[in-house]
Amino acid sequence: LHRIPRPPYRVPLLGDVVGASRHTPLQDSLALARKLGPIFRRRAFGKEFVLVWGAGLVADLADEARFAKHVGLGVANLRPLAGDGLFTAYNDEPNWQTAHDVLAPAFGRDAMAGYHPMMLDVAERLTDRWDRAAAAGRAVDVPGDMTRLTLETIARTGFGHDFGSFERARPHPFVTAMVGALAHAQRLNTVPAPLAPWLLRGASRRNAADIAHLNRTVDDLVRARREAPGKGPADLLGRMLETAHPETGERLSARNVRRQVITFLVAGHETTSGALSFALHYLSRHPGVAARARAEVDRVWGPTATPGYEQVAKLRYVRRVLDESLRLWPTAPAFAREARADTVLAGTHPMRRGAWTLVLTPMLHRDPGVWGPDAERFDPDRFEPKAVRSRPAHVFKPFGTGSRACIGRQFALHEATLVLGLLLRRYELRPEEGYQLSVTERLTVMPRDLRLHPERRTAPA
Ligand code: MNH
Repeated sequence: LHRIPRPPYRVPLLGDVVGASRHTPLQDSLALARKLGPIFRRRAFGKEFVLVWGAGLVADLADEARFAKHVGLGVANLRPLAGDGLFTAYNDEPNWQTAHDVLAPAFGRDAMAGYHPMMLDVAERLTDRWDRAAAAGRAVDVPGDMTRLTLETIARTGFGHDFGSFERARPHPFVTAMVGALAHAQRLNTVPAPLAPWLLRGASRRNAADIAHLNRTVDDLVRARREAPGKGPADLLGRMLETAHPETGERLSARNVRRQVITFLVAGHETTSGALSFALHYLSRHPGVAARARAEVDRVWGPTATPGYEQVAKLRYVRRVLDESLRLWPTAPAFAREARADTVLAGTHPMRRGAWTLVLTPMLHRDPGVWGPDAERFDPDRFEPKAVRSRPAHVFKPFGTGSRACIGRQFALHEATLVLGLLLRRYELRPEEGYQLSVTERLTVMPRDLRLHPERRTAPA
């Protein structure tokens, strides 16, 4: 351990004990990473731990035979909310495999094709809203609107539910409670665990209220479905309630269903909303890229026709814009790996069984040894097939790695590519004067206060 660099620690002052970086733990780690190199130690949250981002080290951590997901820090802090739901389950909890096998088909090709018309429907509510803003010459709140869109999309496709986000001026109370719970899970990391109940007294009470609100929302939603079934196993909730495990015949308990619904409502929208927001920011700042992407949409979809399911994956360049945005700002910006048995990381760093390290994805995605000296520059051509083939494996990990990688990856990519295509075809995106990208952290990352001026390209139909 002593060979792993760390910043000089000062004599602890109150600031160090409480946590110097309550609002930007990730960006502080990125700054340290640039100073200290591909593996480093950092003391934060009252503990010392190891962070890794060098491509060679991360590739070794991706070896599923020796390493596995570690449920710690922010993920572990979400356990009171999501319990043994897919995202927060410990590797040895039997409900993980059961739920994974029952729900995997909900992200297969056929299921996705079934979601496509619903995704289009929600996207239309977004363009209605942006049309009104464009007509009035108003700017739009990008993260706010992307959150409306992605929440409605997962609620509709997964649960046949409508939160009415587009009819509300303020975020739906479900969103407010969720943001509160995520921010609280992050804040818990910034104080030493034994002091948390005392330092975060008021916050803990609010958090309990937020969790109660989320549980209530979900229980109502499940009750409504149980009382009016018949949707069949076509959506996530139908599958959760009606499908038995293909081999064991086991079903998810009511308690586990509640946790899965919360998991999917949260995991299924917050990160996609951020990914869309960053992509729109970069498009507004790179008119050449936007023009190329727009020309692709016009060519592949035509000027007005409603795009079919198959036509979304054909937007190869738009997809590269999305990948490049997720490279610079992977919206779930870290994941943790633990040793399955005593091992040596990359032949250099001994790790005991259960020892863990945090992979800093935004730095992995900027490793100059892989991405070149201009790694900070936005350039979708990095994802041209030839360029992708020339890079080693495991250097692009916005969706995590191994058996615990994101189950919603195809869902997110389809939704985001579809929406970017629709927005590019319909609007020019003018940035707000003087805007400088700044990033909000609440376990996930999101551009702060991003506003754009959409301008209709063609006269309204
Ligand atoms: Mn998603 C796991 C990123 C969209 C549902 N997701 C993960 C992990 C990352 C991730 C990283 C692994 C975390 C870890 O190792 O601790 N997810 C994303 C990103 C997007 C995203 C960047 C959008 C862009 N995720 C989605 C969507 C859904 C979803 C959409 C659902 C519809 N994600 C999950 C679930 C898991 C997960 C569920 C947990 C999977 C498991 O452990 O079995």
